[in-house]
Amino acid sequence: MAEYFPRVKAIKYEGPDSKNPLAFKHYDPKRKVGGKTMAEHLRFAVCYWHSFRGAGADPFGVGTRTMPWLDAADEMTAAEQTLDACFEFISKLGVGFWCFHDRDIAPEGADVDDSARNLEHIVKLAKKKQRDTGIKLLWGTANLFSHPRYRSGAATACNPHVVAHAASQVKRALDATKYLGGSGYVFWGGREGYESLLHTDMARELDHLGRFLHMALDYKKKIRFGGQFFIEPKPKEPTKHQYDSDAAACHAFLQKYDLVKDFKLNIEANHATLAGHEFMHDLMYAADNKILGSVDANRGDTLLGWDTDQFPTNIYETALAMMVILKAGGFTKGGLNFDAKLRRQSVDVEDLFYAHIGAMDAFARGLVIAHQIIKDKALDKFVNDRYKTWNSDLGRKFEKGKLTLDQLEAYARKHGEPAVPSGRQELIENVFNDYIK
Ligand code: XUL
Ligand code: CO
Repeated sequence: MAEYFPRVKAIKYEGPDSKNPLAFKHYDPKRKVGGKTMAEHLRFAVCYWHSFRGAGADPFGVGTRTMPWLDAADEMTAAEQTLDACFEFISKLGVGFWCFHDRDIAPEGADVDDSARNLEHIVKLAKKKQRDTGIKLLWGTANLFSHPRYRSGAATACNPHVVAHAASQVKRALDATKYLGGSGYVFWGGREGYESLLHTDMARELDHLGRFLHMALDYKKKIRFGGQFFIEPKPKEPTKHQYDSDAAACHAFLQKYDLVKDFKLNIEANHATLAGHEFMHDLMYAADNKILGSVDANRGDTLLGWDTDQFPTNIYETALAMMVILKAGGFTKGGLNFDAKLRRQSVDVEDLFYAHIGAMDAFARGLVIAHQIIKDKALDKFVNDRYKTWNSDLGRKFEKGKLTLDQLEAYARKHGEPAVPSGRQELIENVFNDYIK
């Protein structure tokens, strides 16, 4: 079997003083942080699509990266080689999980059965790779957005014949995910949205999406797949508006269609920022509503308005994210999937290692910082102080629903102007920054 990363050996933890660019400075998989190891907390996953199928093409030019595993006489041989490259990479990186779309790992065939055969063939090889390396599947998914047939959507297409193809893909991708022992399954509505409301029956399309997800749930039960279903919010791109636009929109949708107990969210950093939120906002919204499931770890560029999918490097951001994740109890079936791609000028195979090493170190630091802030209760005092008047008789009665507008008005009349304390934002930001080490 060919070796695709011959110049790279297994990546080891060497500590913060190491000058070795192919070593972890902060991610020490066995180091305990509050009862769990870093590996158990962070549950890193490598994504197949950007890392092994994306050569850096953008709307202005073709790919720039050489990916020797894609060099083959036919598509199935390329698919087998890509699997080899992926498992060699993940083994050397020392990550526990991977994620894939059906069409990343196996090519579309001449018809639904041919496509299913291609997928089954590669999935069998993947099962053997998982056994040999101990690498597990975090989640699988179906690509319901690349093929031209999905141009008006997949589950929300304007023609049920298209939905039938989407159903076949989801069914087969669920079979594959179950067979590989996947911890979860993601629905990202790539083209479930619209370009123009003038030709779109939004209510009907959303009903179709709700119906489709119930069918997926029925199939999950039928095949006894015990993994977690996730929806991945994104506001736009490729469509002008995507129905799963942010965590709150997904939550409303899941409640309306009676799906909320069966789905959690896979929050992607760059999708939250595209929606005009902080990454932390969508994480917190999901956590507050008990639907935080998994994370696609990446970042955008503050000066670019699209989904740049860069590897996360910002310690401040990873600390904020880990604070929300830890407070929510940490990951169970989810993890941190690097849905991130190399920049177009990063053309060497080693660049993929540098990218992941940096991102993993950034999250390891974020984890340690967040754990310490929570342990020291460094921010709790500020929040408790801010809301302490709610512990008064007035506040308690209000929260218990025991007051009316008339009674509140009487209180205001009797007590005059309220004292509103300083928000202390700058001080709190300083306290947070003191932990960034
Ligand atoms: C697209 C995106 C997808 C999903 C899986 O922006 O994030 O790769 O994560 O379909
Ligand atoms: Co994603």
